[in-house]
Amino acid sequence: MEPIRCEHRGPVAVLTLNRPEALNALNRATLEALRGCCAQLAADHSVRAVVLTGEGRAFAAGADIAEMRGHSPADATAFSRLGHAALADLEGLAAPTIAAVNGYALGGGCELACACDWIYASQRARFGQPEVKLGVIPGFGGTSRLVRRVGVAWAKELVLSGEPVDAETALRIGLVNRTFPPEALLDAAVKAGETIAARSAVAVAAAKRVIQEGQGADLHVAHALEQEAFGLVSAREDRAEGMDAFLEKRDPKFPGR
Ligand code: DAK
Repeated sequence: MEPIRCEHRGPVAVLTLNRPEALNALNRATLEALRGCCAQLAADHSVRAVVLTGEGRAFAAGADIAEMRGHSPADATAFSRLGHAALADLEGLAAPTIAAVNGYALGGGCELACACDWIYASQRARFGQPEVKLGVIPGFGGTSRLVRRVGVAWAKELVLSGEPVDAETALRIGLVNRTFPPEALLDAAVKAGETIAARSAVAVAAAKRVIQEGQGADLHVAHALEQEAFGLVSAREDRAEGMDAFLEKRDPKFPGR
């Protein structure tokens, strides 16, 4: 059985982590499959948004503890590199990515959700970084992406206590953008993807890139990146179509160029 299923719903690709018997724990095969999916999606310009979810009652209950238990220090380094590469591939997609967290998002699962542009969650979801209960620390960005998302105080509470939070708390601290009844989650995430697909692909990709790169830069550099990208998108056909459509009081038909 493939560890990740990829299906296309119009312009939205839905990736489903598919090891429900292990609560979608992230093993080597799953992370390699994620890298493969990202390479395919990056090359497919018909894909305008990506939704990542989990089969069964978890999004992902973390890195695969059974596999990690046997790791030598060299294996652990290789595994950590693979995890970082897979999450960087996901984060680097030009198409926006939405995590639809259907259940547990623990450890590497929470870190995987944080590598998506935003998170929608089922009201039954639970988030946490329980690594300190296992004698390790987060290995896939829990000390970096999570901090940027929720701020240092909440990140410290999650990482240093190992205690999970429910969806309502995750919503309140800004880890999650919106919550939905379990049965409505996937459709809501796909619908958000369809909304993105109606926008200019050129503008969406440029805005995503500038936000991403601007986060790691100081304010002057971030502003310079924005100015440069603004100039670049202004040279593209999508801008002419978007502004013409507005002035002609009609919906735009973006060529995506
Ligand atoms: N790994 C492997 N198998 C897992 C798993 C995991 N993370 N989580 C659950 N499973 C498996 C269980 O072993 C069980 O398998 P069977 O016994 O049926 O064969 C099956 O999924 C169902 O789980 P439970 O029977 O435990 O289900 P419950 O409803 O009772 O409990 C639970 C659900 C989510 C509360 C519980 O499964 C749980 O606490 N799971 C572990 C959560 C956890 O600790 N996650 C963090 C993992 S550590 C690094 C790279 C990465 C990381 C660290 C360092 N470097 C290389 C430096 C990341 C670390 C992590 O993510």
